[in-house]
Amino acid sequence: MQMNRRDFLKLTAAGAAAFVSRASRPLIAGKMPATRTAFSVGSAQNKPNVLFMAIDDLNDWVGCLGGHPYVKTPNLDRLASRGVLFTNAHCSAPACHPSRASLMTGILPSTSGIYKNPNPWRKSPVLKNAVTIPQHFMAHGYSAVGGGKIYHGGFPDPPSWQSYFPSQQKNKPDDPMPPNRPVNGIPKTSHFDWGSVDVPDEKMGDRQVAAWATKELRKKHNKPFFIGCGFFRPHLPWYVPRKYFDMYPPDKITLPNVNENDLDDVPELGKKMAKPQGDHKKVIEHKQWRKAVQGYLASISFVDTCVGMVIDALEQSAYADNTIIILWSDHGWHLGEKLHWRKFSLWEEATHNVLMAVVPGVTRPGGRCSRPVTMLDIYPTLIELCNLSEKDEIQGKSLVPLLKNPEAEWQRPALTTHGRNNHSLRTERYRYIRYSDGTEELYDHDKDELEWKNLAGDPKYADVKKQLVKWLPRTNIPEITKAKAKKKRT
Ligand SMILES: [Ca+2]
Ligand SMILES: [Ca+2]
Repeated sequence: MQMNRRDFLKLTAAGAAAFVSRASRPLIAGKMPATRTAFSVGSAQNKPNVLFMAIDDLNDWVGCLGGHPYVKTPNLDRLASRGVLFTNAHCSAPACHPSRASLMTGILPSTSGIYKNPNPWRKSPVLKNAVTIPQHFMAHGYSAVGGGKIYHGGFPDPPSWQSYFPSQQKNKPDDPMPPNRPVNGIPKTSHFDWGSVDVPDEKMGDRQVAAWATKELRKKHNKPFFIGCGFFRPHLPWYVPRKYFDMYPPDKITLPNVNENDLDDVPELGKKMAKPQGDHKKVIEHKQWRKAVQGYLASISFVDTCVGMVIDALEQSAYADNTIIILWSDHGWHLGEKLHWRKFSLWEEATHNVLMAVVPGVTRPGGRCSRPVTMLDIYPTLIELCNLSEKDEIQGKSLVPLLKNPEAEWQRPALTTHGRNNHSLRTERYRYIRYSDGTEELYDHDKDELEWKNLAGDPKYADVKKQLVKWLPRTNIPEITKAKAKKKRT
């Protein structure tokens, strides 16, 4: 059975309505979240704590976002129901490293030159001395500790933290591997693999990160704290304990709704990003589509339990009333849509990510915001919420007005960049893509949520395009490659 995203949403709408009414009940008897006004934003002496949670490679296959009808994410749904869920949030770059480098510094990829995973971010003249979010918190009297994947693998940033789990240089604990790889039978796939591992949850790296965060939250803190807690799944390989695979029998799985001719009206540079002859061809040839979807869903439910552990620990701690929770994923993921797999594209599946925030005294339970926002907006939001000094160089916009009122006015489209001068702009209604050679795509989400029909060449939309191009960045600095950085040094 195949369904599209809109069908998914219809199916889950009733559940979501029931969910909101459940969510408005007190979480703990006698304690309504809405009355938690232990601090108020804007008052200089207040320094709320921050629990900053990241999930790697999680697209909108989350119960409350309706991206897949059967995904089970009770903990993420519970967290979203307590505050504001951004349903139209997008990454600044559809790859781990550039997305995170821009989120943590507040600087666009087109300004920094950090477009791709191998680009050394601290070698960018713009980011060399950039003050990251946790550094800015430390400068304002906070403690800042981290665990798991906040920065991308090869680029840890010790100046950002006072301490790190497992260590300042090795940010991610190891994961158990199945004995015979690849499990999916696709040769030479490296980590593009999925299958269960027969280990207890405690052996999983993310679970160890959750246990570390739990311990941090139970400590007595003499200073306001910033805790960064980053989970690695559902990043590949999708090896998680068997019980999570058992939640999704492959014969009952719904596959994404894919149009075989979808790339026919996509410009060459877009086709190059999709690489239909790559992963998609292999997945089909090896009859692995269902099993891959099962692996991704299983990995999501596994990471959801890790999120649950941490939010339970906060709830039971002394800091439940004065801690901001912000949870994000670094980009989305294709599982065959546009004959593409992974991220690395400018379409909805790759740019749409997860963003939710619970801010005591500011957000109300059950808030949903459909304004187009980006991960770049997190930094200025935290500055405003925690009364940190403003930073002129950061390029996002504070989300505080939307946290207070999810329907507040918001003019900016969400900008995503993949490689130099390839951009996508997402408004509430449209997605506009312009590649470096000037070719374009335009999709109308009111009629075409799956972005199948490229309207860029239709003169009826000339004015829509004219309004959108104004938002494209004017600066597009060259990519900072390892070779270039090395050359500069010598
Ligand atoms: Ca990622
Ligand atoms: Ca198409």
